[in-house]
Amino acid sequence: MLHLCHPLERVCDGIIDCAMNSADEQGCPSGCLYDPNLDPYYNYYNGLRNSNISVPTDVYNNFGGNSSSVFDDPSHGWMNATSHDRHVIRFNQLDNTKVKSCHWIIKAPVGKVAVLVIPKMNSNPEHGGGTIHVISGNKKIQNVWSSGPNYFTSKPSQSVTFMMSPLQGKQYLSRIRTHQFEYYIEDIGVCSNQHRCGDGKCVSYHKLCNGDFDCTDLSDEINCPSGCGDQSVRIGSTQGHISSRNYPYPYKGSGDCLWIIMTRSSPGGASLGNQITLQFKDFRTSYHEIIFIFDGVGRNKKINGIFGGNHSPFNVTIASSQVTVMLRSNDGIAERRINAMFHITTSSLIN
Ligand SMILES: [Ca+2]
Ligand SMILES: [Ca+2]
Repeated sequence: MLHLCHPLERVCDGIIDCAMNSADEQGCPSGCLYDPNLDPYYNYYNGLRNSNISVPTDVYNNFGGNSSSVFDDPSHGWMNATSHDRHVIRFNQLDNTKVKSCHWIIKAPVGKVAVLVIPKMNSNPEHGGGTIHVISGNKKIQNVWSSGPNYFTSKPSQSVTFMMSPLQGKQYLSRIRTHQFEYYIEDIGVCSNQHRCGDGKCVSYHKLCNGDFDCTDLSDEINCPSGCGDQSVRIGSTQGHISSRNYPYPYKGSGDCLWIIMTRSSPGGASLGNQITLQFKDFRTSYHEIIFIFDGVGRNKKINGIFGGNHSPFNVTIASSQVTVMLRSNDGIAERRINAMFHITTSSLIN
C-alpha cells in the first residue's frame, strides 16, 4: 500500500489530509471542553428549576436539563456518527493563551450523510471566542453566526466539520462562552428538517424565500410572497408589473417587499435577454420609504439605484439578466404608492 507523508502540523488540525483512512484526524482531541460551572445558562436555569420556578421545557433541555438528546464528550474531535438520534456537543473554553482551534469532525457511515445543526448562537464572535467554519468536502463556509438554525449536510459516506478558529490576527482562541451544536445521520436525500431541492440537495428552511437562490432548480424561492400581495420571483416573462400593497390606494405599514426579476428559467438556463427596464409610472413615498434596485440576486447583488420621495414617471434600465427590487418602509405612518412595469428586451447595454 502506498503511504503518503504529511507534515506533523497537519495531524489533528481538524482537516482530513489522509483521504483513504482519515488517520491524521482519528483519535484527536477537539481542543475544547465543557465545564458547567462556566456556563451561566446552566446555572441560571438549574437555579430556577431548583426553586420550583417553571422553565419552558425546550429551554431547560437546551441548557443542562434532561433531554432525549445524547450529550457527547466534547473533548473528542472525531465523532463516528452511528445513530439517527440528535447528538449535542456543548463547549466552552476560558484559557485564551493555549488553544489554536476547536474542531469536531462528524463522520458519516457508508451510504449515509452526517447533518450538522448550528443553532442561533448566543454570542457574537466580535466579543470573544472565534470564527466558526463548517467544512464539507472541499467547501469551507465561514461565519454562520447570525441566523439559524443552520443545517449542513455532508457528502454521502463523508464528513462535515465544525471548527472554531482564532479571530483574524489572533494566534489563539480567546474566551469562548458556552456554545453548542448538534449532529445526526440520515439516509441520502431525505433532508429531514430541511427543504429538499430538485437535485436532492438539502437547504435550511430559513433559506427559503430569502431572496438568494440556494437550489439550482430555484425551488427555494419560487412561489414566495413579495410582501406586497403578489409573488416575489418573476421569471422568463417579457413584461410584468410590480406595485405597493393596496395600489392604487396608499399603504400604511412597515416592512419590506422583495421582487426578483429574471430573464432566465434558471441561473445557467436559456436567456430571453440581458436588459431589464423598470418603468415607474407612479412613485410617491416619504423619505422613510426607499426603493432599492440591485443588479443581480442574493448575496452577490450590486446596488444600482436608490429612490425615495415623489417622482414624475421615470425609467431605470439595468444591463443584467437578474434584477432585485426591494421596497423598504421603516415606519407605519407614511403613505406609499408605487406602481411600475418591467420590460425585458433582448438588446444589451454591455455589448
Ligand atoms: Ca489533518
Ligand atoms: Ca434561498
